[in-house]
Amino acid sequence: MTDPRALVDEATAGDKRAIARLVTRFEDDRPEAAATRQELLRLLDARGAPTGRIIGVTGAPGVGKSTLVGVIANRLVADDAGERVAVVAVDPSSPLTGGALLGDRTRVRFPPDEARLYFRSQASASELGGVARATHQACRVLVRLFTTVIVETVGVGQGEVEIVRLADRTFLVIQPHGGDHVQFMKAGIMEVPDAFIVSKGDLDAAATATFHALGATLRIAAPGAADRPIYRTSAHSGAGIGELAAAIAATPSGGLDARAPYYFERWVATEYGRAGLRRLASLAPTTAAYLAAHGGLDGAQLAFPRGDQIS
Ligand SMILES: Nc1nc2c(ncn2[C@@H]2O[C@H](COP(=O)(O)OP(=O)(O)OP(=O)(O)O)[C@@H](O)[C@H]2O)c(=O)[nH]1
Ligand SMILES: [Mg+2]
Repeated sequence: MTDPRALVDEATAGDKRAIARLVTRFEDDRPEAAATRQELLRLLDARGAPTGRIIGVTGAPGVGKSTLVGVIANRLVADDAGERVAVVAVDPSSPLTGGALLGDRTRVRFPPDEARLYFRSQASASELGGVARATHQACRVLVRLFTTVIVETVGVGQGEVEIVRLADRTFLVIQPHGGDHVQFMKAGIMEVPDAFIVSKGDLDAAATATFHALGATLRIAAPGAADRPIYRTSAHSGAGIGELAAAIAATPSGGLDARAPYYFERWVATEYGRAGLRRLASLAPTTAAYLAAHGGLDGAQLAFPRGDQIS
């Protein structure tokens, strides 16, 4: 096992294998791994590393998310020498086979020698909400190493809500033709994202029709979301990419720490169920107070009573 200090040195210097090893350590969400995470975070924070913004990109399979994210990531680093971009793609996996649900998917590809671009894929666990759990942990590392962390998730229901909780800004991608917007509307999902992207804008007439249909749908069915921006992009022609990249670059980071109580409650519920949540409620007036008393998320995980002490 690499010395934590050396690992953090290599990762902050941009070594992608070291970054990958760091992320893997964080994906290990067992209580006993919390001490390692705590030490690694301390070392990372001592560097004064960036606190990146988290951008969610969600939408139905095949709407062009990965292609768009790849183009946007390249654009962000081209426009600003200070930008460093990490992309996390979450693949839903089949709870039965454990294999990828959607088969071979287009990947974001970055030049291996471009230290400012990093790609990571995660298989979602079969447990409910497994996506956000490992993804949240990965983001805790990546925001300390990158100025922008883009999380791509396939919008298949629950996923949209989880990505909105994690990200500072979430974009829902809709492709021309689709009728996607009608399905999302039915699922009550239109109110969830902060902004919309009509992709594949090079499919001119269809993209224009979808753009207008989306606007009309929002006004009628989701008035709360009617004033949210709708971007129109083409990853192929480059149209609209500059505008979207600028909107992403202007997004402030919200601070993952503020969302720690939510992730701690989820962790307690997953590990110890309702009994665990009752125990938590008995230990402190609020979850935030419990975290504060134990030095944050990892400390709270270490301190929380083990299963045999909960009934
Ligand atoms: N015409 C056109 N096609 C595009 C554009 N962007 C992506 N595509 C195509 O759309 C298909 C799906 O693209 P992906 O980027 O893999 O879509 P995705 O949403 O990431 O797909 P999943 O991750 O499987 O959900 C591919 O065949 C792409 O070539 C675009 O700007 N214009
Ligand atoms: Mg994809």
